[in-house]
Amino acid sequence: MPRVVIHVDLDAFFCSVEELLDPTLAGTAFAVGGGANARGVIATASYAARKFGVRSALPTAQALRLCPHLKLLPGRHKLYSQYSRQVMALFAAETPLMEQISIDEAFLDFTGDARGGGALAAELQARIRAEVQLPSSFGVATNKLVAKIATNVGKPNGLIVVPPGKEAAFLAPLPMDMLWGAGPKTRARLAELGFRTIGDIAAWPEADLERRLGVSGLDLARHARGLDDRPVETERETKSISKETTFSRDVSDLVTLRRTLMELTDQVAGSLRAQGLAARTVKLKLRWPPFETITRQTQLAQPSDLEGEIFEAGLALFKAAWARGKPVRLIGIGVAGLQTPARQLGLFAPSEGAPDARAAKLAEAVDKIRAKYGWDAVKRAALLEEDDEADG
Ligand code: DCP
Ligand code: MG
Repeated sequence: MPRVVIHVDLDAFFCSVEELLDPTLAGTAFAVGGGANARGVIATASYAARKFGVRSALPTAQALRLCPHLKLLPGRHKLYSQYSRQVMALFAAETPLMEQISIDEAFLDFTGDARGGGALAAELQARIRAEVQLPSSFGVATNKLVAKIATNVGKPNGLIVVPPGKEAAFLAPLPMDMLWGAGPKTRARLAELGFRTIGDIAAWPEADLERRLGVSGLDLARHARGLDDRPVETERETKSISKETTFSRDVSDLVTLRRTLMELTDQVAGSLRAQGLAARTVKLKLRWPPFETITRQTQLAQPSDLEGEIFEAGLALFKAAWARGKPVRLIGIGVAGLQTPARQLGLFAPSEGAPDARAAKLAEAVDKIRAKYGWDAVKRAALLEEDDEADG
């Protein structure tokens, strides 16, 4: 039986909330974001402002050049979170199979529901409009990849159903940029090769894509044909552990940022070990003023509960995301893909004296001391002294 996956994303979310509270904004070019003088960026723009090219993440100064009469609102995050929770609660009451993927976006799995995906999506869309007074777009398909693309194609106020078996035909004419999940390097490479539509990729020999792009070429070939078997994962399955810090002042020096990241990683790894778990996924969260937030994640080669390994992955994500000198307001690290550590199962027992065997022993000793004398009884050497390799 084909799956019924619904993707939903609110339209111009922060702006729609502002418009709800101040209806005179309707139809006007406005945006939520930071001020131009404070080197702010646009969080999101109304659809009227988007006509001028104003987009999320665009520096506000540039947005004002594109659209001089743009009205700028400072943003009210608590309020947006309240609206987000209302919408998500509405979904959660309809299906236990819900995966929230951002503040205004979720996947819902309605496989086997007699009402059918299209009718369900229409009903949910009407309810969000009636009960929360917000506009939203829906995509319905047999998998997450196609459902999300359908949402994006229909925006705003869209509802597109891609019937089973029609996935490849639906994707074929779309510009290849709509194939989400492909990284910027892959995209650049594809553009160089002369691909323009998703259909161009689908028609290309898979082996050649693999030769040129490695494993990501194979994923791409499958995705371009509309194939995707990733499940909608509920919160329990995506359970994660994370720690974050909001600085009282923005911090732009690498040494402090690196040290904070290590402290947070230390706590996350300690908490993993306390629960007897190891993590496969490492996530990094960063916020710059005024409030643009990004998250990045990566997979470890093997699940780990060791701060060294988790930190190394987190630091790599940080270095890729952070432009030197850029002020940071919040930094956080988290882990997901939790499972029982291989070490405990004894399946991949590292040989005695191997680096991770030593790190595991050290971690065990540190946990024991902390259990007895408290967290601060042990601090990693790198946390005590400014370390000199913190140079990028
Ligand atoms: N957001 C942000 N910074 C970004 C991107 C988004 O602060 N770089 C915030 C503001 C958005 C909200 O997250 O309102 C949801 O992001 P979306 O990408 O879903 O964008 P919108 O909902 O604003 O517009 P769309 O209608 O394209 O979904
Ligand atoms: Mg949205």
